[in-house]
Amino acid sequence: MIHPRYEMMNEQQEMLLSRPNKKSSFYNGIYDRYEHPVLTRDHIPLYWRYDLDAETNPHFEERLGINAVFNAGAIKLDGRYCLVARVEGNDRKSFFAVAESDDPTEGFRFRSHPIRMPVNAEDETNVYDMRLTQHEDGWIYGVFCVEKSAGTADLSDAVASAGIARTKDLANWERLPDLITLRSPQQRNVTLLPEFVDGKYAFYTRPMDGFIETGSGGGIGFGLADDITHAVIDEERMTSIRRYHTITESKNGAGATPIKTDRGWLHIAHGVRNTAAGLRYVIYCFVTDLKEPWKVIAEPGGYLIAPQKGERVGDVSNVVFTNGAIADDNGDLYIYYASSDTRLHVASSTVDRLLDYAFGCPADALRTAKCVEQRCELIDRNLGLLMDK
Ligand code: M1P
Repeated sequence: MIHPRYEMMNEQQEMLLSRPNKKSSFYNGIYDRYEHPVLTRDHIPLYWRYDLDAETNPHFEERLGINAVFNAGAIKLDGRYCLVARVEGNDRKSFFAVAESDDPTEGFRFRSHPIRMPVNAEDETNVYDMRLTQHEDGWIYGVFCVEKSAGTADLSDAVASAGIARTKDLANWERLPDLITLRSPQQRNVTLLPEFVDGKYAFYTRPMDGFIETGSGGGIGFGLADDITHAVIDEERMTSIRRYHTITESKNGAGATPIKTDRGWLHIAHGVRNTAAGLRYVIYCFVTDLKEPWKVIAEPGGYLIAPQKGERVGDVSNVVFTNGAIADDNGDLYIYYASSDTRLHVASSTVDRLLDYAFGCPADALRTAKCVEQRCELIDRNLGLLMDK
């Protein structure tokens, strides 16, 4: 018999799942935020967490709890907005699960089961942060981080690499060998471009010396692989690079799969700086050349999205992170971003608005005196307009 508590909890959850999500009062002209997250741990079906049987679970205790739902890859498939979320159990292991909706900002529901991603090696311990690419070769690729223990005395020491899998329906996945980058010992935040470059598969990478520190890795890399079924990258050219006293000083990483526009590839990435309170993750934007997609042609200074209000607090506080965005055919753009490694939000804009932001905002002037000059120039122009009124 199903435990009597189930019905009540199911009704409560139904209210959450069908709750409308309105734009919040936040304004910056670039994008809109929404009142509620689109996915949280409370969106996870009860039957993933509880044993519903009153006989075997008389107290209706949670048997396999879910800690967080965050960093999601995103794609529009058969007219539906699909998110492949990072779901983290109470046991700290992450896995992938598809949530979908007819609406880009509300109504996301998980499919009946999480993804059973095939494994390449027995010691793969954790997987997370899938980027989804509808490639011109006809496959949908998922590129994600695969984490293994480094096997040293320091138990937190790990090795990260880029896993690759492909699918047509987000349900059945063929796992391919992990990406090999000959010149970088570790990789995280790897993203596959939807189009061939020089007839090859083109990846944005993030060379790293260690598991946390990017060390000599100067920023977001770009490399080509001849064969996706044995993807090997030799040279990684630098694209958006890290700089002293900017939002990317500690590290940066590719985010959502780049979006093709008539002015270039639009990137929505993340930058990290260190503070006395720990690392601070923000989302920033840049554009690369269509023909030479490693060449940055616009990169406004500062962040696009930073954690605000409740977003600031969670398992890893002071973090916003994105690995998924959807551009609709009419130019509407939805950026799915997680806050503090705990929940997933959406910001809406248009491709045109983001391009206007990317090309219209000045680059980081890198020094206070020059930044003040930038601002005074804006002020003087505006005061001139206001005086002419
Ligand atoms: O905890 C913040 C983020 O940390 C990692 O990002 P990066 O590799 O740039 O440090 C990722 O593990 C990401 O999942 C996480 O949100």
